[in-house]
Amino acid sequence: MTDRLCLATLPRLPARVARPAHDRGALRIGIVHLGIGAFHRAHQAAYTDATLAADPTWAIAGVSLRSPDTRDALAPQDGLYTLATRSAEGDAFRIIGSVPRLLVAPEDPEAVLALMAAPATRIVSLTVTEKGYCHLPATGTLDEAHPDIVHDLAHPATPRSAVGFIVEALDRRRRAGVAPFTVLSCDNLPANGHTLARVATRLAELRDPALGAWVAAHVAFPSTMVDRIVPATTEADRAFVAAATGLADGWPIVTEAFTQWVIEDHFPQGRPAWETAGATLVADVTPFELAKLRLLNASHSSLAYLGYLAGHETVAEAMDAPGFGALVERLMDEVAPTLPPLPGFDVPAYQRELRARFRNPALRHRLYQIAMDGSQKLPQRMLGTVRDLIAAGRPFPCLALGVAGWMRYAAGFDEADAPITVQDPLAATFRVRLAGRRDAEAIHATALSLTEVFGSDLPADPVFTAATRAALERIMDRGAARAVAG
Ligand code: CS2
Repeated sequence: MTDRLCLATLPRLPARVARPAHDRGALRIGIVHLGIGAFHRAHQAAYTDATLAADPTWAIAGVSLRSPDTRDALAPQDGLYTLATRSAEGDAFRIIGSVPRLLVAPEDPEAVLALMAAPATRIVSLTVTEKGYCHLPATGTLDEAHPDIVHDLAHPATPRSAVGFIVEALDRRRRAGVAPFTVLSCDNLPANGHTLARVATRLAELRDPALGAWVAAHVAFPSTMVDRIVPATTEADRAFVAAATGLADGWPIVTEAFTQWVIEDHFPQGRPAWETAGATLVADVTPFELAKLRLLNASHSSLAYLGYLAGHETVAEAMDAPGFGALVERLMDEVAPTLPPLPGFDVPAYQRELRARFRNPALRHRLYQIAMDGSQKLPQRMLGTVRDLIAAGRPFPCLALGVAGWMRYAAGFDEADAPITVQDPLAATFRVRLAGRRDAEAIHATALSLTEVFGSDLPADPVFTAATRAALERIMDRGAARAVAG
């Protein structure tokens, strides 16, 4: 049996596998990260790892808010894991050691809060996905009826939501006279720092108006744009990594070589020197976030729904199918005029690079993974653009097809009439309201009844309803493959 990756086996790794440059014994926790999933480990943890030799006081304590799986996989490995990057040009392997501590919030919320309240913790970062913000996606405001928020208001010392942990830890610091940590959202939301500030301040205010005012006045919530395509780890990935490194890793990450992190430089308590690891520190991240969400993520979601319905499994496979590559190209051209100008940023080159990343033959990025939580993702990545295009009097046929693809997918049956397991917080609502109907009229009306997704403006907008209805009919009459190809 292959030995496991851990501190003791590190020296056995072949020379082609890069190892942490820092001294493990010198590490001190400076960051608590909520949502220690694959994306964080492929992205922020890798950047941070590269800064720790110069300043070891920024090590990360990784917190799972739900399942113990990551901790269970990484604890026997002293928190070490393999980051494999794959592209047509070749593969590279690196061991990441920036997460020496792992916690599982439901097992011991107090341990998490104590660490967040500790003065040495100067940043609390998050990758909790769109739905983890407990906000109404259409408006970006706190969903005060969300079961986790209702719980966290009733039981502030044993929170469930990320924002509940943040507000309770901030309150403890306020009471103890300790400066607040900086809160760093690393999720795919436009103006993610502002959104998080809005929901955290509102929760704090609901608890205690004085706390709300203190959070609003004293806590920094810089926005960031994060980018790296990270497919969920498979058994084949584990075998591939073990064969290449000679050591078994319970949860390696296999990702693309490309990585980008643009961060608003507002950290009153300091930060790791992420720029030395390739991050870009800017005064305003908005144009970067919009370009990434509207071009990359909107294309991804459109490919996910239409590609899945057309019978494809991965992004690269869909990109090779007739019409899909062209659809993505036209969708990006449709979106581009809505982007704020960004001096020195070559939008056409960025679009070409994105399409090459989607075609990466070495990654198996499943469409089903991207299709998850569409009700939370669509407003962030597609509907803002649609609103801008409608206001400008411009057509949006590709976005309409993507949005209609989601409606068709969310109806919960595929083109062979087999059920689709739709993973989405609004899946049950959709199913109940659709009441077994199978026709375009009912699917369209059910989708538009979700004001959490579409707001009250889009369902009342004749341009929007006509475009999405026509696109949905095209998908239902011809099937997704022909709707895209033709
Ligand atoms: C994807 C993103 O799953 C999804 O919804 O669109 O996770 C995407 O891969 C990343 O944002 C790339 O940075």
